[in-house]
Amino acid sequence: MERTFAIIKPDAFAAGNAGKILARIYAEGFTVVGLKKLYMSKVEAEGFYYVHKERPFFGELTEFMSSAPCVVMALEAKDAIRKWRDLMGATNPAEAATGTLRKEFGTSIGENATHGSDAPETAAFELGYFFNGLELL
Ligand code: FUP
Repeated sequence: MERTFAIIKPDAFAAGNAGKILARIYAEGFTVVGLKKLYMSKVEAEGFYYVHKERPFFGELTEFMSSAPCVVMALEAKDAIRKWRDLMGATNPAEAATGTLRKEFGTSIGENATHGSDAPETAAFELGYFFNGLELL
């Protein structure tokens, strides 16, 4: 079993799509080990996305992630990191495959409904950024 970190981003949460996304998560066989709604500050968003700090979209990305509440989750499954990224689809919703979450709920490359860790080291950092051990029992 593997754990990954996932976000229902502000666009999807504000649009009332959190329930539909959670239904897909359960239908695909993930165990929801941790889940909470939070309203990230700009500084918290910058810390979370520090690997992108030199990228041209960093300002826009962290503004968006701190613009409204989101839902953060710890998801468990066999091969959870790849499985969740497959369910999300491509970063740009316009390029995401039919049936993926970003295709269904995303509206642009920036406002793309969901986030998922891309490797075991990133999953460990991201899970620890938002959850403490007691929240993941
Ligand atoms: P992903 O791992 O699919 O979330 O994609 P990246 O790590 O490449 O990008 C992280 C986030 O930055 C994306 F979810 C959305 C945002 N982004 C942009 O806003 N513009 C870009 O050109 C690329 C990414």
